[in-house]
Amino acid sequence: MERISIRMGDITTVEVDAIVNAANSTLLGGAGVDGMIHWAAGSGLLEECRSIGWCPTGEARITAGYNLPARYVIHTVGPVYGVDRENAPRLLASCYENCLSLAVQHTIRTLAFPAISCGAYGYPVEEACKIALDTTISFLERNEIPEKVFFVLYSCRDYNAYWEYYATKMANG
Ligand code: AR6
Repeated sequence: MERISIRMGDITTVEVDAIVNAANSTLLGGAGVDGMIHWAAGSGLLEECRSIGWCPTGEARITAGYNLPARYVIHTVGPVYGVDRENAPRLLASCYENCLSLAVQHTIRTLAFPAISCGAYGYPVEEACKIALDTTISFLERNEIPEKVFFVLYSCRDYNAYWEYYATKMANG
């Protein structure tokens, strides 16, 4: 599918309308991709996040991108894998769905996702990438925006898992 791109890299450097942050419910920053996004965006991002307050798991909130190349950051809170195993797939799917819906509302034409929940939150990437790709492809089939979605993976392991599933999915139609 031409509207999907899978690549390796650092999401803070990607030139798109919006990047997605794998945040926690406080929205006050943390380690991993969250820490890197806050570091690259500058203190304005933390101030705006503080004014938003709590974000429940599976939901998403939008802010400006400050010093990032991206105009917006969409913050979403993935499930912690070990804690809520039964609901984890549904909650992870709603992260993708809610981020994509915010993209429609804000006319975000290009959007980049990291592998939400696949770091500190422990979601196995082989399972998470299916939810990421299935949810996104199904959304794109129903919506014209975003025009293009980038999956920006930070490790070879994540990149390979995404590619393997994507290739199989495309081959099977
Ligand atoms: N660009 C793209 N992907 C990245 C980058 C980057 N610059 N840095 C890391 N990753 P994690 P989570 C990948 O732990 O599992 C934070 O402390 C990384 O390789 O960042 O959703 C939050 O505040 C991994 O595959 O997010 C929360 O408390 C993926 O991003 C908690 O961690 C997600 O790993 C959220 O945990």
